[in-house]
Amino acid sequence: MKKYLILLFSFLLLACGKAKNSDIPIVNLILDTDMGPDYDDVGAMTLMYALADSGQVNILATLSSNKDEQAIPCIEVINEYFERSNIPVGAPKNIAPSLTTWHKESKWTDYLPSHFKHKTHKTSDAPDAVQVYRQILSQQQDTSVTICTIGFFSNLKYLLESQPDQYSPLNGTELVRQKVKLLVSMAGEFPTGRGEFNIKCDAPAAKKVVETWPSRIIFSGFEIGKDILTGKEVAQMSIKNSPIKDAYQMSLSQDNPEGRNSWDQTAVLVAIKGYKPYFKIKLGTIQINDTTGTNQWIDDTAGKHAYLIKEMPEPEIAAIIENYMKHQPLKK
Ligand SMILES: [Ca+2]
Repeated sequence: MKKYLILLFSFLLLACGKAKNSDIPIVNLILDTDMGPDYDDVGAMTLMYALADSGQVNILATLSSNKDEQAIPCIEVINEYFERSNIPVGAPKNIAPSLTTWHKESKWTDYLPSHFKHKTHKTSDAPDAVQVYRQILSQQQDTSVTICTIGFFSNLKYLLESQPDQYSPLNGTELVRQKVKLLVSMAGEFPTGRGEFNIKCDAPAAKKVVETWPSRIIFSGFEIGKDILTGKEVAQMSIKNSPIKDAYQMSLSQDNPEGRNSWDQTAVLVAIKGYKPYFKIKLGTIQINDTTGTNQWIDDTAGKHAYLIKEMPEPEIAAIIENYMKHQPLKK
């Protein structure tokens, strides 16, 4: 009898676990990256594909907020490597930053497009990111889309300002209000920011977005990814013909061989898996100075914004992220 009860209990545990897993909704994600100035975007896209290949995220588009001509080719190299060459891309057609790596020699942003397959020759050949946003959002169920920005707010500003078109009778703000559930952004520094890169590079866009964005915004601030170093194991993998390994190997050898800060990976992790158990959040309102790019914070439990606060020890989060970054394409 005792043995039977143990078996029954084990079965119920397994059954509950399975039901629980199958109840987790798949995240519909649009990624908006500034691919180029830093290579944590490469790690963040790899983490995204690791979670896509385990069925946790449906990637709707991979957009660039960076007008640098290698940005879209590098994004497409990664999409192609993970066998998702059909995922839409887009880039700004209006005023937006154009920035590349600080490396003077062995630039990964030149190496990837010249050594790996991609479709678009240069970023300016890609479709308008606002058009891609409008087309894709209009096709989704209401409040079903998560957007994750790991770059500038340029595209989102133009999306909010967009007018009704062939894709939707709604203007940009109405379209976002109807379709977007959550925005997760690697941006700012909390509670006080001295001019974090993603805000400072297009501070007027950042200010406009945080003041008028209809959904909740969760910020992964500068202080979150700063001490989470990853990429060392990726750079040492024995695999060949991997743009992920090559980007990290080339770059870490010119920077810190122990690893690169994981700013963007933390935002993508939270956008797909939620902030628990890695972080907790503080609710309130961010304020951005559109001249200096600095940011302030006002605590408010009714606020629409939230910033991440460290909960899990950094080495543990680093190990989780590194593991996702070692993900390789599924065999056909
Ligand atoms: Ca980035």
